[in-house]
Amino acid sequence: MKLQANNKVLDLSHPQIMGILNFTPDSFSDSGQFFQLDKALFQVEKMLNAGASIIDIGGESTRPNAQEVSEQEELNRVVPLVEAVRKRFDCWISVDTSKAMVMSESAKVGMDIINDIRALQEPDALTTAVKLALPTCLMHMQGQPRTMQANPYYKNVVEDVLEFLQNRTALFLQQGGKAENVIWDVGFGFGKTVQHNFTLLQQQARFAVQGYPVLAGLSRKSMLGAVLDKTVEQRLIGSVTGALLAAQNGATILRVHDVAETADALKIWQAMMNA
Ligand code: 7PM
Repeated sequence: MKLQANNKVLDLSHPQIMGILNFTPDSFSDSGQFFQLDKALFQVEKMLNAGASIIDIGGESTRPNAQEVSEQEELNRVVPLVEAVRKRFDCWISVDTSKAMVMSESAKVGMDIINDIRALQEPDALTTAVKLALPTCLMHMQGQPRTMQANPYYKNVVEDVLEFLQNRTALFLQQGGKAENVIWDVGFGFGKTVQHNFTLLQQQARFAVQGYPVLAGLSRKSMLGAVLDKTVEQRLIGSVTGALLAAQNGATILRVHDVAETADALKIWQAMMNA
């Protein structure tokens, strides 16, 4: 399998690393915009050197209990960053957004992948993604970020998530979207108990055999903390292990904070596979 966008090809015959760009404007609040961009570009360069092929840029905090961000605010955060990364690097750029306007404005400055935790359910998102004709990650979430962890419930978590992704994909194709632009993500941590998350990790192959590349994002998430009884800062080994298990079960895009460490783990796995 492969992805194509803006005259680039991403080979998915082996797992690719999507590095998460930490861009929280609050933490640099008293520094100018150029300084912020500079810091972000430094972080991007570091992740690319460490083995990431995709950089994931997000402007809306999707953490549980997070405040929603206005469209203008999200545009102000994301678009200049996409533009700056595009000018400096020829990497793949994905944008973590649910808003149609952010998708179209980011596409104008070089976005390659739409990464939508709401699977194109916001107004105009579906038609916009189809029109942009870019690879699009459809992620499963139960509920909304602010309240999704209150009381997750599934009849059968694997079947329910599978049905959701199949339905969203069918709509995308009906509207004229291309099958080769669809990426699936079970959405670890998004309206799921620890048990639900580990069942989905165990059954990742059920998703991978459906014909769409599978993206897995477990990095530093609470499902790891629950097992390890460790804080976010202490979840490095857990995150790398989780990414490796997802890859072994068929995920081909790994969304991670710790790029260098994940790249090492994948190299060992590949050495074994190629022996
Ligand atoms: C709590 C929940 C804290 C989620 C932080 C997060 C994913 C994503 C995010 C994912 C895709 C984080 C996230 N997670 N996009 N965006 N898949 N496609 O860990 O799992 O950064 S936000």
